[in-house]
Amino acid sequence: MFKHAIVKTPCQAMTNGISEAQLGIPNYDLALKQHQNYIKALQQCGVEVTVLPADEAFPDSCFVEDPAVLTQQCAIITNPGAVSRKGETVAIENALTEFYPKLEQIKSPGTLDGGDVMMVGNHFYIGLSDRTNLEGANQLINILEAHGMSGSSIKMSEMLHLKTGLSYLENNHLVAYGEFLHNPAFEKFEVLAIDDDESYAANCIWVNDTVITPLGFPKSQAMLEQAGFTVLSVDVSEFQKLDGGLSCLSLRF
Ligand code: CIR
Repeated sequence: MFKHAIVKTPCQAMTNGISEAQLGIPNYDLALKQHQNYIKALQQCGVEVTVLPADEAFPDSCFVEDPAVLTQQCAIITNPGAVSRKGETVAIENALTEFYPKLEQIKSPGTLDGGDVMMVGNHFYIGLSDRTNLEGANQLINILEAHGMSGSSIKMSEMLHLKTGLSYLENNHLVAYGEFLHNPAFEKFEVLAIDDDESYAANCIWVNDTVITPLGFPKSQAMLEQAGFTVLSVDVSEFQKLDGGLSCLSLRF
């Protein structure tokens, strides 16, 4: 169960955020509205939401999942792989001190984005992406083990982040797309495969027995409903333009 979530209001500078999507520049006013609706969806799932103020110094700072990894035992401040995002950790660290007595840290030369970390109970899968290097993954595994948890790294070749193409939905259900569909590391899961034309729906979040999905992916929604999940869809088109998905917009704990 998740009790809390931290989100951060998008800043106007988000129009200069990092993007490979080629879907155009986000509309800021619409992004603000969509962000409000995202917060409402989390609240509807019973989560108390802390909203951090916008920070114009960091265009991608609404994607709060990347500067931290939260577990039941500890919080880890990351060292984000993109240079323009490294300073985002300061505000997140300040916000987390209210909830966690001691914060662990990923240190240079290790880099790690929270979007590359998928929690499955006490085990954490860590994607080796352009943002997360082996040193960062190994540091995280050491921190997890020191707190009685475990981690393993997953080689990646195509996607921005591990959770761009993977979402764990509890009860052994794993939503997967593309390069992760046939990875032996995930054989033990009941895999819900996302079609190529709905790839963006592979990033969804389980929040207290509801799955929040991006709006506009009917086949994926029907598949999740058929698997027994209650689905809540939220329009996040303006964040998709910056390669960001539903999971990136909050830290849940
Ligand atoms: C970036 O490239 O860093 C942002 N434009 C998008 C980050 C998305 N975060 C995530 O998938 N965890």
